[in-house]
Amino acid sequence: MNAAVLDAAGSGFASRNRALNEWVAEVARLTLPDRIHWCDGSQAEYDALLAQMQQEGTLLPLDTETHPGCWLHRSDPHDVARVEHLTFVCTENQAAAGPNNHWMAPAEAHARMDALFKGCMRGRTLYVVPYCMGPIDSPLARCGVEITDSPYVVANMRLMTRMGAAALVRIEEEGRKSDATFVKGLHSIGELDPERRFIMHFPEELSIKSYGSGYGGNALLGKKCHALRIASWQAQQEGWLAEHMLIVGIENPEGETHYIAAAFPSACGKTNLAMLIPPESYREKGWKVWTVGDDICWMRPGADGRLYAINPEAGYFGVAPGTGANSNANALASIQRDTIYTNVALTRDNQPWWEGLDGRVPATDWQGKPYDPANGPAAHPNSRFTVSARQCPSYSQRAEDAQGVPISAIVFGGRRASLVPLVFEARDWTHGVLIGAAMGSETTAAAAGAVGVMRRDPMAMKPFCGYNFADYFSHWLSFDQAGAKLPKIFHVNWFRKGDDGKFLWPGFGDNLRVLEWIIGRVKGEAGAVETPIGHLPAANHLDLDGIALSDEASAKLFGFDPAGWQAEFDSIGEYLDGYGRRMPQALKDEQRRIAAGLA
Ligand code: SAT
Ligand code: MN
Repeated sequence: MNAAVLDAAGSGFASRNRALNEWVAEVARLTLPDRIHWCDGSQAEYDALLAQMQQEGTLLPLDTETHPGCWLHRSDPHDVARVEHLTFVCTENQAAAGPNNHWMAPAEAHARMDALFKGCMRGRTLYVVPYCMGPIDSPLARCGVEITDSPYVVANMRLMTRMGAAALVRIEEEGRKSDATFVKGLHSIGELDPERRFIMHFPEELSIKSYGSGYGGNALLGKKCHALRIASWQAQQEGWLAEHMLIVGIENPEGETHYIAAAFPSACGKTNLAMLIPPESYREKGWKVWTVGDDICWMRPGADGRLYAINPEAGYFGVAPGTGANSNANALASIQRDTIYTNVALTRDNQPWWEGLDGRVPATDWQGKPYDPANGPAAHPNSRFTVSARQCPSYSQRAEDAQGVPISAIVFGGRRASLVPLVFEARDWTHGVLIGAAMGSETTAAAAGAVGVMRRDPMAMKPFCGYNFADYFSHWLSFDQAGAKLPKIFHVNWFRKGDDGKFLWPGFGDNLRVLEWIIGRVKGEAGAVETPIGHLPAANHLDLDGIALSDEASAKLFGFDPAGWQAEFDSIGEYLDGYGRRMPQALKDEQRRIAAGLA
């Protein structure tokens, strides 16, 4: 054992931040671990954790020839996705959490959680995981500490965040200036009992308590819990934005790079768009794509009035199924080594496998049983890979830029089988905020519950906004100030289907054709047609060379159906009214203006 380990009684290693030391001691008194381990984030520590999990049987080594440094973790079969119905925002005043969140009074939530945490780490190690969300030297970055009893969580946090000694130094330095600047996240896998599982957020205290799940967004507290739910609250108070967005750099043949931030719900292709490989004709002309982030974006206005963005994460926790040579060759290349797989299937020769991966066939399903198609897919539909962002061939060096990248365009999008065209542009910022607020999407396997049900998912933040959506929309509107040079806002829909139920747009690499039009609009070069719902391209405004669209596809992807949109705007109006008087008038006025234009 190294020097950073001390017994639960307390002596030995501690940090130079008193609030942190006191919190660790207090948690240890409640949870009664056998050991405490302060994580330094080193390779040796990571290797030791992996070896320990291998010994315990919770991590299985994959073929070391084809997949060096790769591991499979099988989670409990009842613990495979985020649990939105067990996720709460606990503010003193219920209205602050809003109708978009489940709410519990902080005192009650603490009492419930502390009862669960009582003695839960007996026989276990308590890991103290200091982490930094964002480049360690970035003024936009924020730190947190997760306490967990799961070595799987520690290993994933090392891939997903800047975890360990450097983060602790930043926390100590910030602690000298003011108290409790870091987010406190307490996590235990508990008994993995769905009946004893809660994810609680206390934005006013900058703290999180999560019990009973070891899975992704429930357990890696730096991700959705901190970087979205708590950070969105902090951002509202401090004048920035914490968003469920990828960040991608598009370099044109002239060598000019535009950064685009795009919000899509979980499992709707953020990772694929962030790592897009241009169609061959674009590659020949010199187009390049640079990945800054695939899931979360923190943005704030810079001195020049533009919005600057960082990716607070350092890794990807991507959906495996559907990741293939055609859909996302960059992701596939990234995960050939030093990757943790969760709930994928295995081939006979111990390679990871999922639906959408060509070539080999599965032998063992995600639960470790011999594969039988009668039992459903071989890989769980929400199976994942965790990998360091640096392993991505399209990784952008600007992801390390402390000042962030300037954002040229913001894109909203969901899964909409009908009505919504391929792309349209907002007239101005207020209209763009309405487009984001009105976003709808069909649900996916990323969260427990029914799949394919259309729901409103404003700005893809329905499961992640740590406060009242009405206040969140007001906050978005507030960026439209004198001197601001805001990005243009767009809406896209890659998922429009034809009468035969098949997708009308090829998607993936061909989405660059849409991004090119978006950049063209930003530069004032590309054409568009004005409609009540915004500016739409006609088919000839996009470069469609090399793809064959049927007449039905062209009509639906570039068309606009007034009667359908009238009904949509009635439904949007009802949705906004659901937030009562808190909903900003400017947004309601915008909805009415467009509805009137459609009538
Ligand atoms: O499980 S996660 O929340 O980390 C992934 C997602 O749903 O976006
Ligand atoms: Mn996500």
